[in-house]
Amino acid sequence: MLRKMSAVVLGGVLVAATLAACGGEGSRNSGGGAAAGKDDGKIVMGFSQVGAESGWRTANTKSVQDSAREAGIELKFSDAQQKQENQIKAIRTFISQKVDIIAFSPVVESGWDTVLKEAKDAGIPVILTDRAVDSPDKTLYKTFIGSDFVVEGTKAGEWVKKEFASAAGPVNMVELQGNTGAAPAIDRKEGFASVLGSDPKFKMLASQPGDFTRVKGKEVMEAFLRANKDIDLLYAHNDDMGLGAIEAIEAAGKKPGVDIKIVTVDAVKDGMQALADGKINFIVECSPLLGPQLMELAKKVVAGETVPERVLTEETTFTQEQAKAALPDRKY
Ligand code: GYE
Repeated sequence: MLRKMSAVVLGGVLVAATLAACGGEGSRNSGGGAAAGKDDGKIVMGFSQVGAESGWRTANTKSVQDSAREAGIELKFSDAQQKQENQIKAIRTFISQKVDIIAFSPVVESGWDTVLKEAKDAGIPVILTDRAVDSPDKTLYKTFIGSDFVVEGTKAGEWVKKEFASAAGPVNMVELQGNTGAAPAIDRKEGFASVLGSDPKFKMLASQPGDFTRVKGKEVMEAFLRANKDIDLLYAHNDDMGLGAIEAIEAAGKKPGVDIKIVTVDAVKDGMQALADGKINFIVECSPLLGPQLMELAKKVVAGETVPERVLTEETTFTQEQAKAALPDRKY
């Protein structure tokens, strides 16, 4: 009992010391209470990242870390390894540390209301980056910065429609989805189906989660190939799953990009290389470079300025020729 108590007391001292070292965030936040230390004016941001599942994610993490450094923002970074429970734990830790602002990229859309309410009650503003939550209460976060994933799916569908315009059909398609419940998986599927779903020429033979990873993309594509002799097109919700699928297609003795056409989303370097090499046919860009805008928004939010509810990322698409031209300057 005594040992337990001293641990608690020691914990308290440590927390107080950490807060003092961070500066008195309380002065900036209505709910902050860290009046103990001097305020060095440095904003402290708690950032909960999804994981390291893809090339996109790695580039996104780097962008956030680099931009925080450049903006003079102290970043407390936490990797959730694609688990919602880890993200909720990280957010609770940020709340107890009384950070000035929390930013996170929610691994799935649902189940955030309670922890977001806790942040709000503590007076700590939240910014959503990259992915949305489905909370009906929009006051639980200040703004959401990222891409329109439905539009991305629509762009992929429109390319497929054009590419197979002169084919008699049926066009047999398979789809590798992102992780179940994630905004980009839900929306990219929806956007694609909104273009092709009602056209009887296009048949979706199979659609399954590949969790945005190469390993799972390969595994699921192997199963698709075993079950379906005649696949004309693969739509993968990100480059990494497409790259995994390419391995499966080659192992099955088929030519990716020729025997089976491939359209993906992201446009990270490895994806762009496969596009330039003719193994992927079209990529819809999704920019991971959200860091600079995130830091700018964070400064405004902490200063009490109003920010737009939604900040959209600008993106393009790439054909094989465009990939060859863009590759030398591609940063990620
Ligand atoms: O497309 C995928 C990553 O949320 C936009 O997550 C992001 C997606 C991205 O794992 O590669």
